[in-house]
Amino acid sequence: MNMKALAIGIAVFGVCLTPIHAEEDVPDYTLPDPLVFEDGEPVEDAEAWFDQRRPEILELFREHVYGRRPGPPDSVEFEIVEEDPEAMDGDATLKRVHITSIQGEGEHTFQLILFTPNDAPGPVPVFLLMNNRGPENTDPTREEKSGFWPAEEVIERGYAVAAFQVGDVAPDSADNFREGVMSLFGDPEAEREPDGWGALAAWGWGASRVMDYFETDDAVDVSQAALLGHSRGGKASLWGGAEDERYSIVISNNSGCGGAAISRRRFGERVSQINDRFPHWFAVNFREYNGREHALPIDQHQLVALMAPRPVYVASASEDNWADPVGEFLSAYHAGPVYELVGGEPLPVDEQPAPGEAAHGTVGYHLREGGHNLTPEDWHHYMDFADKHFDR
Ligand code: GTR
Repeated sequence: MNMKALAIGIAVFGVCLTPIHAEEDVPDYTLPDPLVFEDGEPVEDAEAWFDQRRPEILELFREHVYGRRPGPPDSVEFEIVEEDPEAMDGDATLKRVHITSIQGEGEHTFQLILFTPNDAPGPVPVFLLMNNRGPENTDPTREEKSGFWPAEEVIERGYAVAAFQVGDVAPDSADNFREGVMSLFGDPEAEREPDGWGALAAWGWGASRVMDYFETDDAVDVSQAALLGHSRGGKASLWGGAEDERYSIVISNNSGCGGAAISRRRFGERVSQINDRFPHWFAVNFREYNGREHALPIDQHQLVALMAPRPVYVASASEDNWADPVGEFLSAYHAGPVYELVGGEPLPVDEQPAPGEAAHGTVGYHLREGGHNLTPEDWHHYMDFADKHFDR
């Protein structure tokens, strides 16, 4: 064997599974071009994007990253188990809704919490949080209040605000994640297909059942619904928004690896680590890319681009290195050419904004000062962005 090749092989192997923590150590990489078909032909116009290239990219993400989710169940039923028109000191109406998916003989129920503002003249736009933290963050009684879901502040700005627990849709554990909705579509004990859906896809499927409910609620303007998630929830919101185009704004907060961060940068959390620690989140096929990010047929900027021409938002926190803030910014940035082609405004900046600053085109981004979290400051950026894009 040629010694130089051997040395390179060892060097490559050396960095293979190790996360990178300094910008100067990020390897050179080439991003797959969203506007070039897999056969090398260019995507010439918006029609070619929507009819052919977008479906091609969607399929690659299904096959290699998140797995294939089923369509809607045979039927979905909604039961309003509580309605309080005097919630939040009379400012809002609370509904607790049980959403039941029925498939053959099987049934699965999870709960949606929804507050709508009482002073609205008609249906209002809504923010749905896919909550990956404890239910005390979305307390319907409002005895407990959390900056993770600052519901009063959202109501005050004239939006409806909703949440569900991702774990109620598919438990967030490798041991039993298939015991939630996934059990309606297959035996949880059977071996998972290599491209079978993982928990992130299942959580997005849950957001689609929430959308089915929104379509029945006159207090909500279903044409103006924002899907939002933090961290693992932000990975799920991006994939859920790609699969369900009824969500008209898609927001990922600090979503990192498998969310908005560019995988090829290998910065912070890497594909191998996420697959080892959270084998239930992604398709089994994703493990083929452990230490081989360069071989992925897609990268995460193409996931962001799948939202086009809908407004999409990526946000980072300055101390959240595990989620690679630069990589998150770059995926929002590199989705730009698709927005340009189909008639949207790419990020209006070429460089990552300073902490505390936001850049809002049809693609939005901000870098919050601080650590891995979803805070009222983030929410106000999202509402500013929605003010810009929603008609009210
Ligand atoms: C971490 C994981 C991240 C992120 C985070 C979270 O442990 O490495 O990918 O998803 O959990 O969801 O809070």
